[in-house]
Amino acid sequence: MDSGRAGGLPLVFLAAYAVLLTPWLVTGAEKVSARTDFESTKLKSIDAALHAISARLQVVESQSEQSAIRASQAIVDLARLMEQSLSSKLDEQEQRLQSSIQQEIYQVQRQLHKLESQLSSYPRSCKDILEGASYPPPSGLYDIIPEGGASPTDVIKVHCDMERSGGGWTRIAYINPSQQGQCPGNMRYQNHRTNLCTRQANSSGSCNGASFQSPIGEYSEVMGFVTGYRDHSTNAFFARLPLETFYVDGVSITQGTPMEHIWTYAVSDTGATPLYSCPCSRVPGRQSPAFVGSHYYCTDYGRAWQRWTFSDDHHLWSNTARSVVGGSCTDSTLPMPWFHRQLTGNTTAPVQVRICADSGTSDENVGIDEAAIFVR
Ligand SMILES: [Ca+2]
Repeated sequence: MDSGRAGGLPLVFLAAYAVLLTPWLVTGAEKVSARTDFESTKLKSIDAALHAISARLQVVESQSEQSAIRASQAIVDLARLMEQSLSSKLDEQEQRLQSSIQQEIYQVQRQLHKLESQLSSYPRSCKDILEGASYPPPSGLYDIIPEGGASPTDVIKVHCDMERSGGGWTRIAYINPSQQGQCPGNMRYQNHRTNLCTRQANSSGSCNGASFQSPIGEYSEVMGFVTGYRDHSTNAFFARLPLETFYVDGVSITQGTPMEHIWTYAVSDTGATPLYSCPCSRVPGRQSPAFVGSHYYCTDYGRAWQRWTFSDDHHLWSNTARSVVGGSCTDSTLPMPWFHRQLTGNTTAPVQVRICADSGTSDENVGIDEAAIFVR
């Protein structure tokens, strides 16, 4: 279009000039018509030439206009072609982009599927590991994804007992003050010949303990053990108090709120004092509360001359204790100190381990030197 304009303007100028000049020249010719024929003829020939130029200019200008129109049309066509070409290129790019996005989505979906597959096959408990094993796995540390875990980065290590009561037990609590140098919850860490977790100093009856959350979510069975020592004049189930309070001189294991009793470890006096002994002692003490029933161990202390200290030669609830154990009063299916309970239903509630006594710590106290709680 630029070339059309460049050529078009001089042509228009020349045509205008010719149109303006011609009448003046014609008028001039008439004025001098009286002059010689020669002059007249010459003027006529000039006039004709000018007419011819004017006509030619008109033709050229017309052609130029047509050229300009054609050029203009060509430019329009070119623009359209360019537009189409650009549009086509954009379409191609868009298609490539869409294809690339689809590939990305496919890859992400594959990763997600892989992750879901890994997660669904990843053990959630020691029971999963036991059931998924092609040979009996040994007890020890295993990786599981705990309840609420959403990715393999949530993996935790848990101790599994693969032997007792069918195996597949996930440990949720381990108390070992000698090894750990501390005690869980609000138990008191006490170094008294051996390291113990005990009640905090108190002038009256009390319980101190800790709650342990299950990492496997729902469970319906609890297994474990407690061993320890006693101090001063413990007297087993003498107190006759509700489950939520210090109903025993010993260790209470419960779950949930309101508490469901799981197992009790009681310790008596010498085993020869009525009311102060274990329910099945030679001289029977008070019977266990109804909420405890036969789900307990009770150890008679036995030797009066050791009654005023935490004694490290009289290990409570361990199978080596010299004193009388619950005897026929217990329903344990495992050898002491281990217990095993089937709960009334499934639960996700924490298991509570409490050290209790119904008198002040200057009168009586109980210490745990080791304990473990498993769920399944
Ligand atoms: Ca007591």
